[in-house]
Order: sequence, then structure tokens, then C-alpha cells
Amino acid sequence: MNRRELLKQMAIGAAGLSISPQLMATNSRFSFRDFSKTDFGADFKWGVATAAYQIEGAWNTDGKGESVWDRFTHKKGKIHNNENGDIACDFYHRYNDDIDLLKQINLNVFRFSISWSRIIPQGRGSVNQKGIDFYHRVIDACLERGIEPWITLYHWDLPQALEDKGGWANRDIIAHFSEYVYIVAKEYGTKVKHWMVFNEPMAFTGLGYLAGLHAPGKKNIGLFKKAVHHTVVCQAEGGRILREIVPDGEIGTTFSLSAIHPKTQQKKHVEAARRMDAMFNRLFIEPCLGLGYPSDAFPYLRTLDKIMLPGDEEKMKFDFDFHGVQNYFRIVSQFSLFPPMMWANQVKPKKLVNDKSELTDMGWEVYPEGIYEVIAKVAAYKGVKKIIVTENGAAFPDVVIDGQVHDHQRIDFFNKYLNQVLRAKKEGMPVEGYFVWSLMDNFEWAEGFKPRFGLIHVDYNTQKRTIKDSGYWFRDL
Ligand code: IFM
Repeated sequence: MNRRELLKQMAIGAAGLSISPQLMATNSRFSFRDFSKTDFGADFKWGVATAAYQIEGAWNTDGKGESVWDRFTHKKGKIHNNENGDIACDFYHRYNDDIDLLKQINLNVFRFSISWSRIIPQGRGSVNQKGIDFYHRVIDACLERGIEPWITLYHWDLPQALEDKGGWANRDIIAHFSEYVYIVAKEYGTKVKHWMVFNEPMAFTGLGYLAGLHAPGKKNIGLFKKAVHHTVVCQAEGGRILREIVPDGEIGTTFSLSAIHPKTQQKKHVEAARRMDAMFNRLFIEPCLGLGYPSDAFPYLRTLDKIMLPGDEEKMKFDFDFHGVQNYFRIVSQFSLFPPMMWANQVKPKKLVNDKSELTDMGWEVYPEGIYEVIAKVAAYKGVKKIIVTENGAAFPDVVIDGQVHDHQRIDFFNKYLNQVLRAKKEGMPVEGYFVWSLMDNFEWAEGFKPRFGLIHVDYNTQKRTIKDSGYWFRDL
């Protein structure tokens, strides 16, 4: 009998009755897993990830300036049910209790982002001391409890005042971002030793300037390309500033990555998949590794060269200490005449032949091998020293019944994805951490509060927190 079967039998024995693995997962004491924490090694980092706009609320409290997300969500018709992050999880006032809960579930890294407009309300110029003090309180609350704070400098909430001047599409952003990074690193660098420059640059440039689905809601290919290039330069520049100010720190940045498969092996679909891969997976990681933009697979990207100034090629490079991999779904692509820029389309999982896929509440396919594939892809680049899975998780329609949330689907998801992370590690890939998205249910951007990703359930009417079974599952791990 292998280990998995043995654990299953023990669980059934303990329950005194025969139940399915799925049902077992409804009670963390009986839930099994295919690995133990020690399989990952003593130095492996276990954490949770969050983002300022999604949890903090207090959107205009204590001198905070308006961000693009404040502006965007206050417009009608942009967000599911016209919801916004004005209050969100009220983490700004409840951070102490929330960090206590984090301690209770035994995950000892807390990845959070800094709201630029809380620190520098207009994006440049005067600094807001109350904003600075807030993150000191959060960092201290972590350190007092033996939790390692990991800071993301930018998770999509640009100060609106900078957007009014063109935002990421205006080259001046490089100077403003550098100033912001300098201030934050100087302020917290003695206490915080793990830093990430960006969260998922493809998401905030693509959804914000091309698809128009996220703030600032623009749909303009020209602006998108400028935003991409300036973000790429800022990614490396941010790394350089952090390394100078926090020389004993570990400096990284994160990328959203998906396994991308052609619908069939027909040449046109294979080429469509390569173009998608260039755009979604390679666009931000390759320039910092000194490989430039991936126009080999997608010649259209050569147009980015026109935006570059002399010397930019060097400025795009930075040798990060770690690369953050964030994985949620697989993309199956097919050739298409539309949209003309990509000549590639995503095939919805339910449209695949023989589809048996399980979908999350976001409509994303549960595809655990995908995380292994993207780790392998990143590990294969020369210059990648360490990989941290800085986000992975799933939204399911959770309900609180008698003070409990039996989110067995999420436990199953983590079990399967972590198995694939372990597979990568066993094969020698340098993956050294795994952070759950997310600590608690929160504001899921254009989807509002409907998708629940947390290990902790949040009742948005009362702000009551309830640790889900998946939270206990991690505690018991
Ligand atoms: O909620 C987001 C997060 O802000 C960035 N990564 C993906 C998550 C789920 O969509």
C-alpha cells in the first residue's frame, strides 16, 4: 500500500466509516495529502499573498491620495454589481487581528503590497507620514509574531494624479517610480528583507491599457506598448534601487504565467500558441534576463523597439535574486483572424473536445500540471537563481454553515497543485517557496466580491472572519 492509500485508510479508520476522499476533506482532521511539509525541505517558504487595494479599504483615510482603482471603481458599469474597494476587508483597521489569524494557520510569510498613493498621495512630491506609519505597524505586527513580511512595491494601484499625466504610458513614470521605490526601501529596508518590484506586469498593462477591463480602463494599442516598455525599464530600475538600499535583501519580481497549448498540432494553431506565449509569458521576464522582447515568436513585438531610447536595452536588465511565478489556469489557443494583433484566440475549456475539466468560480480550468510546466519554463532560463510561487489559489462558492466553511474543492486544488510543485522540486528545479492567494476573501478587481479566494472567509456585511477548512488544512500541514 502506498503512502497515499495508507493515509486514506487511516483517515477512514479514524472517522469510523467509509467516506469519499472529497468528503474526508470536509474535515481537516481527516483530510489526507500526498506529501508532508518536510518533503519540501526545511528552508521552503510557506506564505500567503494579498494586495493593498483588495484588502485595505480606508481609500481616503489619513491623507491617502486617490488611486486609479478608486477612480475606476467609482464609475458606474465597470465592476460586477458596481462594487468597490472603499472598505474591502477593512484591513487598514483590522490588520492586527488578521495577522493573528495568519499566525493561527501556521503560514509564516505574509506577502502584501504598498499603496503608492498612501505613501505619496500625488504620486510624486510630498510624503504622507500617516501612510508610512501604517505599514510600519503592519510590518511590526508580523515581526512580533515571527512572520516574515514580503513587500510588493506595486500591485496595480497607481496614484490617479500620475495617470492624469499619462500613467505608465508616459516615460516620466520611470523617474516617479524610482523616487517611490527609493522612499519605501529607505523607510522599511532595515526591517524587511524580501521585496518584489511588481505584481503581474502583463495584467496591469494588458487589462488596463489594452483590454480596458481594469483601471485605468484604456483600450489603446499605442498606449499599451508604451506602458509595457516603461514597465520593463521600471522593473529593472526598481531592482537596482532595492539592491542599493537593501544590500542584504532578496530582490524579486512576479509574473503571471500559464501553460499554453495549441488546440491541435496543426501548424497554424501551434504558431498561434507560440505568439500567445510570447505575449503572455515571455514579454516581461525575458528583457530583464537580457534577452530583449520575444519578437522571434511574435514579430509584431518589434514595434516596441521604436519606443526604446538609446541605452534602454541595458536599462531593461536586472539579475533578480528570485523570480515569482503566479499560476492559475492553462490557455488552449487556436488560430484566429481576430483579434488581428495576435492572430490567436483562447479556446474556452468547455469547448475542448472530451472536456472533463473542473472550473473554478472564475471560469478557470483546474490544471495542476500547468504549474509544473511554468516552473520548468522559468527554471530553464539562464540567470534564474530561485523561483518562488508567489501566488496560486482558486475561487469557489463558499458558504458558512454553523460557523464552518467546508471548502473541500479548494483543499483538493491545493493538494494537486502542491504535488506538482513538489514534482518540480524533486526534479531539481530551484523552487523554494509557495504562497497561497489569498489570506482572506477580498475584492477581486472587475469581478468585485463574488469570487472568494481566501483561506479565511469574510462576511462583508459584518467583517466577520471564519477560517475555512483549507486554512486548517494548511495549519495541520
Ligand atoms: O486577485 C488577483 C491578484 O490581484 C493578482 N493575481 C491573480 C489574483 C486572482 O485573480
